[in-house]
Amino acid sequence: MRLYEFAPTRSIRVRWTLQELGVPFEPVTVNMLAGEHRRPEFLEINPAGKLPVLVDGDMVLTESVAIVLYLADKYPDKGLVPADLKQRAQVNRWLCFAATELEQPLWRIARHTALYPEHQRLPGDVPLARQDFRSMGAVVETHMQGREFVAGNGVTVADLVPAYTLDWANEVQLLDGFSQLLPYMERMYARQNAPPRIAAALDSIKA
Ligand SMILES: N[C@@H](CCC(=O)N[C@@H](CS)C(=O)NCC(=O)O)C(=O)O
Repeated sequence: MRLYEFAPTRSIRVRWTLQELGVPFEPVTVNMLAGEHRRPEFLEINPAGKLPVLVDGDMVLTESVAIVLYLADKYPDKGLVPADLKQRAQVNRWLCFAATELEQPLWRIARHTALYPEHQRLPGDVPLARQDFRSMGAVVETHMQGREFVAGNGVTVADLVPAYTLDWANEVQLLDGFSQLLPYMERMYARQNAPPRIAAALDSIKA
């Protein structure tokens, strides 16, 4: 399996899943700072020009959440997705929650502070996005009271995706005051097979 990745991006979710599964893979760095994700050879792999991408044999798969689910399903014995239908539904619920309610405000902040050309940024959306994140973060905060993992009694992909997303939130000081979320995220990144956190990944591309 080949993983097209760039250290400080959503590709962390996929690297983390592969590492938890203990599956060997070939990492391929696509240097986004050098615009490699917009080159024709990469656009042939992912016409959206985005990372991560997993290639498994003749299958090319994009979308970080779809990739982590595919990997967890491919190795069911590792338990990163539960077999039970109702437990599985809870895992799916939190994956969707992370990718929509938590991630989208963070994406809006990133776009309107750094990614869009300056003249297209809407500074007024940033406080709204911060407010949106905080109210949805409060839902996870309440959910995590008395829990070690997001869904069930063991680690699942419903931890790996939100933990990365919470680290992203932490990078923009959005976890301040949440008593559950920061320790939970740090616990997850203390796992033996965890990938580097976003700050370390950012440092690695500056080095
Ligand atoms: N929904 C996609 C989002 C992928 C995405 O936006 N990746 C960013 C890096 S974190 C990217 O490649 N951005 C390049 C661009 O938007 O031009 C996923 O979860 O895989």
